[in-house]
Amino acid sequence: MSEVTTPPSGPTPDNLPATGGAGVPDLTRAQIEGMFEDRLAEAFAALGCFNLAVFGKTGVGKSTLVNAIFGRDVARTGVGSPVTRGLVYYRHPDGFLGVYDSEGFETGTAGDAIVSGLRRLVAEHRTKAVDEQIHAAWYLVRWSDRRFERGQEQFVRELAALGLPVIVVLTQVPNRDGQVHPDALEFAQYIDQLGLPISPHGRVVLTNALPDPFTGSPVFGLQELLDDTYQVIPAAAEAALTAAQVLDIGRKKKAVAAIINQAVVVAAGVGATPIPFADAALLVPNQVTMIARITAAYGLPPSRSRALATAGSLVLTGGATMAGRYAVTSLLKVIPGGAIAGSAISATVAGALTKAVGHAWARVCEYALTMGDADRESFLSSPRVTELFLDFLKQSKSR
Ligand SMILES: Nc1nc2c(ncn2[C@@H]2O[C@H](COP(=O)(O)OP(=O)(O)OP(=O)(O)O)[C@@H](O)[C@H]2O)c(=O)[nH]1
Ligand SMILES: [Mg+2]
Repeated sequence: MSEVTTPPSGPTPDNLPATGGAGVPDLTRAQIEGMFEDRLAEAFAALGCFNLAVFGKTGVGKSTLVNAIFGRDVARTGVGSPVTRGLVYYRHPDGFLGVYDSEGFETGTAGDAIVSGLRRLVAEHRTKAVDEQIHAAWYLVRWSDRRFERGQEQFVRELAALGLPVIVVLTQVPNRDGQVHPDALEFAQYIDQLGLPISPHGRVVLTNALPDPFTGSPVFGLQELLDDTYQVIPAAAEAALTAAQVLDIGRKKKAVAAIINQAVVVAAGVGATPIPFADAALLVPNQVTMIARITAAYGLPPSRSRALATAGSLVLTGGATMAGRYAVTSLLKVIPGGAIAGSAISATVAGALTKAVGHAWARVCEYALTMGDADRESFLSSPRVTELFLDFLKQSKSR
């Protein structure tokens, strides 16, 4: 460990050398970029994949519902492969979402074929890794059908018998002023009283996935469907679902807060023996890992990881860049004990710096999430990412 001194003529926060101090080897941008790409790949791999199976007659709204919750029509953007008759598996290019779509599905013979195909599939998957298994099934019923046939009932029972948690969803339900169409309610109650093995609470979830300007029906029920889905899936699939869904940003924030807290603990450990300013690069590997994990937790596309690595390394070229130095010097002024630290980074300062970096990056990711796919692509590969990150970092000083 480097010895801590506070020489009056030594480096002040504003005249630091551009590279690491005597005790720490310099990290070049290329090295950090490489580190970034590795950590991003690891972070995305660690998410695994959430696999959902979606069933229901043609036109019931399967694609629309998936689109509403995952922000993308997986069937259109993913690569499909027929897995069994009537069932196509779409793996989203981002890797953490897979959807089994029963396109144009009707009960009866087609339903039987799907069930026997599924039986084989589920048996095969049982011995495989968690992220290859089917984690939940949604069975969709269009409310306006007002009919729930024996074949549908049978199908739901068979899915459940395969060990799949089945959530039954009533789709395209009209609602006004917070009131659901009474006929839809009655229909839902009819299905409820059939005593089907419906997960997680034995009741149908009522939804409308698209606003209907004619009836004035707003979107509703999606959060409940998502919450129910979280309840039935294995813990190992939760991180991937959190990354994949775009409905509940709160869940993403929570996952990210946990990642930042872990990184803060690690940083405090690094700073337990205070580090001279010039050796702030010691904090970089931990911050790189944190940023990579935050990016993955938000579910930003790993296809842009090269651009992200560039942006990340730009802002993080350790204590050795403007960003790092800016944060160190400015944070010193606002952190309790920071001023006492003088020219060295203590555990407190290392933690606070890492926290500020984490929060600033989280805000960049959240900003990127508000964009459409095309805009996001170009934003993530533009210098805007770096600029915005620095802006947010500066704001953490004033907060
Ligand atoms: N208002 C409203 N319209 C919906 C909703 N869900 C689906 N639709 C409309 O219903 C039609 C069929 O929806 P899809 O999502 O394509 O149905 P699908 O189940 O994927 O159909 P297949 O792929 O043929 O099996 C589309 O025109 C949608 O716009 C909804 O929740 N509300
Ligand atoms: Mg469809």
